[in-house]
Amino acid sequence: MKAKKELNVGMIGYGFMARTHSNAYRKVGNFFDLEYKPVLKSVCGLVEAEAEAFADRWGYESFTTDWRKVVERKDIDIIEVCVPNNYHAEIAIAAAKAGKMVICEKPLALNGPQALTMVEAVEAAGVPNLASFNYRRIPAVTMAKQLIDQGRLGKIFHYRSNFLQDWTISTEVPQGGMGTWRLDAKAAGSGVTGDLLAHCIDLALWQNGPITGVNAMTETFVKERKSVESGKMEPVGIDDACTFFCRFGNGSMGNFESTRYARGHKALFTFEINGEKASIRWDLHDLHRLQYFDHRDEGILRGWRSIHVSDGDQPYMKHWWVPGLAIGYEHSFVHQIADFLEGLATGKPVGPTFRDALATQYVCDAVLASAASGQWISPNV
Ligand code: SOE
Repeated sequence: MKAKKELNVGMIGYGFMARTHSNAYRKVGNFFDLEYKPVLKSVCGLVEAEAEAFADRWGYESFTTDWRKVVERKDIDIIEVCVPNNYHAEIAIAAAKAGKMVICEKPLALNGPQALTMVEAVEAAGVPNLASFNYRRIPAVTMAKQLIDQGRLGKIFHYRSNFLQDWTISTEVPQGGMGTWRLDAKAAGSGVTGDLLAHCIDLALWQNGPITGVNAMTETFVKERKSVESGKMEPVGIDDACTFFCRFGNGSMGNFESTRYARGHKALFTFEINGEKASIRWDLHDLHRLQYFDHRDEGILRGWRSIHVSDGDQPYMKHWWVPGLAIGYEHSFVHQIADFLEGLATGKPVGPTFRDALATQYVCDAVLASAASGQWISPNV
């Protein structure tokens, strides 16, 4: 058997996303035939005991509380940025300057101008880079993209997407801190727009092309929350909910909604695309299923097909169990690493690159600017 090239990973962060990415590195070689073998070298986090516990649990060789030490290590090939959004730019740029490959959690940055500095850094350094929009790599979502690219839907009229949650309805949920930094504008940049709509926008740009104009409305239902840092009640600076309309360059209309106030919905991420010939629909709560309607079907049998995307000739599935058996959320991260490593081997970079994520960031900026001004805004390109 040919020896694999080792690829040494430095993980910055030890929260939810660091777990999904670490799990992916540990699994990927068991299920995909790759030239590269990831080696979990070092994890970095704020609290030493927690960094040590994380290293122990996930099999990192070492741990530290200083991310610069990881970035400076000569034996690290790839830096994973899995920390709150306000640290992304500094770490990713330092990593690029040190010649490391960089994988960064979404949204890429606090805003478009900051994201641009990250794009410039990775492109100037010529280092492989990837923004972690994991939902692209759920098999049914990847298959939707394939069906669109095959032209099966015909001319697209509508793109509709939601991301609904309900975990911040209580006024007792604080802002800032380990689990709740997403509610603190300083750490997150924005609320549901950057955290959740960014996923919807990433898929929409990928599947349906550029967005040329947006018209948005946001709301902050809870105006003050206790700050974990100061211990005092402080104004809330994030958007709790956001709805926007848009126009795509291909002439279709978009309709997007995200909120953390949709009681009963924990992570209801959906999209539906209506074309002249066919429509498709997907829902994260039933992630293996792709709903497909084809008007060209014989009239009496015409109807929505519910395709369980789990067969060996459907995206990614031949790497897992046997046809018909399910995989889940965590596998999208395994696919992400598998594709990234394959991209390194073939020299064909996989998306979404930082530049792709910049386009998403510009749409988020336009959405927030439109909500603030009440005007239609064209995203930067
Ligand atoms: C927020 O609750 C969150 O964890 C997002 O940050 C993720 O990006 C999303 O995939 C699930 O929800």
